[in-house]
Amino acid sequence: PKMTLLANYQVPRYLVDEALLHFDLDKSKTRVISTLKMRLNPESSAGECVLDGESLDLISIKLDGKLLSDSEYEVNSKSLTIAEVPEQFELEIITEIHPDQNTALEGLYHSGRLLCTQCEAEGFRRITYYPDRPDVMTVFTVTIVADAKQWPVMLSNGNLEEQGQFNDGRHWVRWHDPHPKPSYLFALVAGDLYCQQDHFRTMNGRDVTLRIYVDPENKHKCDHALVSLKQSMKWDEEVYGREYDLDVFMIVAVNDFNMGAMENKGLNIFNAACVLATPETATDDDFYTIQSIVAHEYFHNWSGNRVTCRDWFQLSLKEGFTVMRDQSFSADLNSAAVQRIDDVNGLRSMQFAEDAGPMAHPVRPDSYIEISNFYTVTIYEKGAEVVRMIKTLVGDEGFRKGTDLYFDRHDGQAVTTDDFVKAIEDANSVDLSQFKRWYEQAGTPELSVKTHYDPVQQRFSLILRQSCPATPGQENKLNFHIPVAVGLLDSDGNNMPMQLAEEVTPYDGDTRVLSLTETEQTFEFIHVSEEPVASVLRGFSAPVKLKYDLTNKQLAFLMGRDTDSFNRWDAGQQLMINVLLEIVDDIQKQNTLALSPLLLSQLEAVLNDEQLDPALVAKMLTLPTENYLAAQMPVADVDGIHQAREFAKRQIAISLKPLFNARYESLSKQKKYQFNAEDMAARSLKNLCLSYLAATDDPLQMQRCLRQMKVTDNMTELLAGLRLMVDQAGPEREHALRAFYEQWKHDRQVVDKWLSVQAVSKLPDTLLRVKALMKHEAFNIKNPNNVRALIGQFCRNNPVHFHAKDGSGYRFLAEQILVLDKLNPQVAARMLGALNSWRRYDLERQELMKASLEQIATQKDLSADVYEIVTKYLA
Ligand code: BAL
Ligand code: ZN
Repeated sequence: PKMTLLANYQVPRYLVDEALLHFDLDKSKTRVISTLKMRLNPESSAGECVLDGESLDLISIKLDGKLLSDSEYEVNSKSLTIAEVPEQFELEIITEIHPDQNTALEGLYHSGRLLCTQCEAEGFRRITYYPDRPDVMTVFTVTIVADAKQWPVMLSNGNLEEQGQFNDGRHWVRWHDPHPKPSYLFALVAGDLYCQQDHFRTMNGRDVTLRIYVDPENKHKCDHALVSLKQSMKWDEEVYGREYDLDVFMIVAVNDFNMGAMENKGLNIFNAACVLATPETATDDDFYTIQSIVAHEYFHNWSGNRVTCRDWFQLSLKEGFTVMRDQSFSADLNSAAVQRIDDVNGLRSMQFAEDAGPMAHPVRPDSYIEISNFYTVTIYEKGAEVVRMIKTLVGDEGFRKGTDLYFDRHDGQAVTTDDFVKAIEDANSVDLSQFKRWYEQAGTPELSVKTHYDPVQQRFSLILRQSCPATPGQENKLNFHIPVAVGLLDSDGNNMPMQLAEEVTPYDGDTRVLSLTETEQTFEFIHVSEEPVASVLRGFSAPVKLKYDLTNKQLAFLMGRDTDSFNRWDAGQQLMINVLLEIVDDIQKQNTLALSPLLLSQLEAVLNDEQLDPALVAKMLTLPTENYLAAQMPVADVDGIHQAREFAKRQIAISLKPLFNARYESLSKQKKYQFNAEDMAARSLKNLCLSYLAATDDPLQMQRCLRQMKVTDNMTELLAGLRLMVDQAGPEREHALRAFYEQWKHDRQVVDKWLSVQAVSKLPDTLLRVKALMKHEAFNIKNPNNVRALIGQFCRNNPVHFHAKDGSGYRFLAEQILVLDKLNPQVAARMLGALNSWRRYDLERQELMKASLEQIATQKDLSADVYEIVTKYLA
């Protein structure tokens, strides 16, 4: 497979002004007639015309109405080349495709009872020959013809122009999208779909019809997505001044989908799991995620569609910015503190690991083999942090001025991350040239903090130092521009004044953002009347690893007193990490184990704090995951970490049992399910208390889980109960699982949860059970959600079994990847991610993981997706 380089970017030679697509739909053989009005790009020079195309049966080509003979063009497995074309011409290309044989789920494919498309990044070339690159923007008109009975609903982008019937039982529709767009935003859906409709009045008084299309059995599951969509449309008007631009906005739910959702212009296609919800079938987390994904795809209408990417190296231009937008939307609509904690938790556990591993790449990569492999946490989540830092540096108003300029200046264009930064710079008269290294350099910078207090001068110095480890292909890093938000706390926990030595007037505010641009800088604060505890990197103002040697006592102080909720939580996490790693150390030394009384008393205080948002209480009482703890050790001790975490959890549970009991009971008042921040907070704390109570090994607590499962009206509480039962061997467990399945086997979203809870079970025979479940009627390896729920959950979120010393987990993964690669390379490549950190384990495990990677690498005919990742892992 070939490497694509940013440095080799060239403008497209030919542009497409208009594309008329005609589909004769059929699930086994669909005929596509594509008529393209093309012309030479004035920025390029004449030459052969090359169109991308894969897995297509070419029927015929006409150039300006004249049929081309075989000698006038050349076709291979990747492209179609026409040697000679005039400066302006019309091409008519007829191809045939086979949606029911398409298990890769790229291009046009068959899913359940519908036909649908996924074109980002390079799926359109599996529909017809085309310059399939984002900087070719075209006005599309799409005609679909199909049997009216089998395909009553036929959708594409834009507005419906006309429709009609033929005498032979077929019908047709014509859709026109007036906004020029790249081919990756093309979409088509056909099937027997139920439609739920609503309306939105835009800020300029235009009426937009909103439609959600779902399989008829899911018609009761649309309300939440529609509410979320209207919230998103309103928020984007209010916060970014962005109005929707078509008469209709459509969402379709499909069962087989590689991603979460796709922002096709006017016709978003969603993985059913990311859009369908009722309180009985979806958890609070699902509701929350759905709200944010609906928002994310909607926000792409401006950040992605109206202004798109010049090439795929710029992917974070739309993804980082749009994730940042959906994160602040969720923060505005729910709890900002909880949102920030979750975002940072995700970033640290996933993105930091990616940045420290063999696939580390910059937010704007400079090479790739398979672009599908770059839909990563770095492009998305780190990209969002980078945009967030820009906002921190220029302020809320400055950022809005910058985005206004960006959207005005580049509307209808395909641009770069440099263009984005330039717009912010121009609108604010700031220089972000050093800041742009965040786009160019991979790796997580380390920020180390030292302090010095001079009681005589009443001066407090903060000495900040940065460094960044080498990453593949980038040995030496230049200094980043790091915004460091800092507060100073006195011994009572009050914020102290923050006047810098060079300033003549006091600083007004509790938190101030310092810009670290050199390797080391000292910031000296004056009039500091006692030695403060510094609260550094408040709100996680930059995606860095903080090295700040606070004592456990100081951490406990910040955990109890910091006025910044994020840092309060973070201090608690750091304290837990310190305590847990000490226990791992004691396990390795075979010392007797004990839990830190300091941690215990802090947790007790948090649990007793009735003023604190219960959602925050739950977050603060949640121990870091085993995976995250593993990442904090030079050599991950899988079993030691598991044992230490189980030990700590049990000790906390036993010591604070009466408190957990009391809070559980007080939160158990029966109340009809509602999706709002307050009720979610209560449920999260209630479930957390139950999980601690279950950890006491008191058999009565299993009865409690059962009772919760029995009386609840919602999946959040039902699943929490089941999850705890699944960790306890015995007939109750088997009965609970059977009963759950019998009740929900008709519901795919719920069945996936049933698979997942079993995949992450702590019981020793979990892998055997996972293998057995792969033969169960509920599992289909061609369905990505099934694969992620069972195989993905086992490999990523069950470290103690996946990393079993005998290598069984690794062999299992390798076998599955080889099977999956033949069906769906994108999903196969994703599963390989479970081995990202393989060099961070002990030598025996490394050998076993390496053997599995080599087994994959030596397979013939690997997809480019798996090939790229496995070779980078082994390099
Ligand atoms: N563009 C792919 C799906 C998403 O990020 O919205
Ligand atoms: Zn996106």
